[in-house]
Amino acid sequence: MARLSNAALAAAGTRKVLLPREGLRPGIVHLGLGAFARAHTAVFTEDAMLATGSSDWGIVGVTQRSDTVARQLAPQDGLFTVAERGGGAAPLRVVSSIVEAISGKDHPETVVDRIAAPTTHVVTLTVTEKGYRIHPQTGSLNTDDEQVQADLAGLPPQTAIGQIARGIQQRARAGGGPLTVLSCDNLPGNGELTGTLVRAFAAALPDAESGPLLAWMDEHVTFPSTMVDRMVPATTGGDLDAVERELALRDEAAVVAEPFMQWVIEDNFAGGRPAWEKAGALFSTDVAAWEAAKLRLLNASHSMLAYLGLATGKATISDAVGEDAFRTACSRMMAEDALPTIWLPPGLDGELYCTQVLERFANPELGHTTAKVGSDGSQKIGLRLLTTVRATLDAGREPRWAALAVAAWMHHVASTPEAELNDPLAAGLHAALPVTRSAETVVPALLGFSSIFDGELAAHPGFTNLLLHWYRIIDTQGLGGLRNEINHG
Ligand code: CS2
Repeated sequence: MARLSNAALAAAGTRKVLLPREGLRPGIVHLGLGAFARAHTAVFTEDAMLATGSSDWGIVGVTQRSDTVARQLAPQDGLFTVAERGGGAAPLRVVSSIVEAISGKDHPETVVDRIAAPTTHVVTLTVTEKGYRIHPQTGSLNTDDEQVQADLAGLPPQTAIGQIARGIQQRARAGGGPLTVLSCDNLPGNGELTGTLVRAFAAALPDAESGPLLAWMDEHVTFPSTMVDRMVPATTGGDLDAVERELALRDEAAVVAEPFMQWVIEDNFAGGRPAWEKAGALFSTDVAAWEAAKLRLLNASHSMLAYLGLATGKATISDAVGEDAFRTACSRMMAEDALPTIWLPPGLDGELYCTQVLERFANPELGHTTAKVGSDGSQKIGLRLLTTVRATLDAGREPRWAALAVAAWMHHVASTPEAELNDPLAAGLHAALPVTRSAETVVPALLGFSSIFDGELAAHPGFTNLLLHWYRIIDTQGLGGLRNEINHG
């Protein structure tokens, strides 16, 4: 089967790209060219260009740790397919907004050049929580991280923050125009956070470099926050084969996604930007509230289903939410623990949102695995669940359901061999675990892991008791015990 490319599409004559690639100029550098970016940011940007007739917002995509996507896109002229799955799915779509794909690992200097290029106005990022290199205690840049240190020492930058800072530095030296850095990761206040990290990087450089860089950034660079939403599972071989059957071409870079997608953006751009509002994005002054709601309702429930599912042999999120008791636990976590502790932005109906989230999880065609959503738990549970736990305890109530999710994560960590635990802190977590594993030994050991649990939370007797209670049930009674306890508890 011929490979997807402009020429192959033209030769097949059956399908056209929506946005012809000729004449498309690069305007955005995107760091973290994973499946999510292709199914979300690249689609919104293509739609914005289609809606306005502009051709100035082609995307230069940069892969981070692995060069796979850059290699997949190279022989395809940057083209890839988005296959929506589930009720209301649109027909297959070939997206052409990516004009160049670079392996950041292999060509870090090219990444710096592209960020500094006068044609670039926006840098977007989807590098996942761990890609930011945040120090667990200070919340700022982790200058103990070896790669951060290498980037600071002046080696070709490998971290996203190093690439942005060095790109801005080169831009400043060349007298380039303003730049907007737009984080699209599931982190609260992701814009402010990214600004803090890039400034911390600049401040850690020798004085002669840091002064001018920080001053230029204050004048010319902004870091708006955004909330992004679309469930995008890892593409499987079966997905690629299904796309091939429909497209009649082989696309190694195809992505599958749910039909739903949302983007809420803070309107604080230093220079030009695509008209993303014409593509359905919402510009809002309440992005922090949108992000908190999404993290503590959608992502928190997602993690809960992932760890309950992993503990009970359910491979996908739709299988997990199909278990009535787990659906109930999610509903109650959202309604009783999370919703009373968050402020909802105008335009967001809390109850309706929770119902819709559960419906989206139930999408039987998506194949979003519990293993994928359960990965990197050490980076996720603090933002998604412990925020709610703390706020609920502060309000004098029991975070019963959020504690169930945390206990299920603990069980996942303790019952997964270190080599199989997909988490950047796997080695440290395993080093903290006792040899004999039960609720009584695992819960206090993991509560003592200070980059996740602060001292006050770790010492809270009510929270500890909830964790012990749920851990025992998961560990000794499994699904039957959970059903019983959730339904009658
Ligand atoms: C998921 C998210 O893998 C995960 O941790 O919770 O990627 C989730 O699918 C997206 O945030 C949905 O917008």
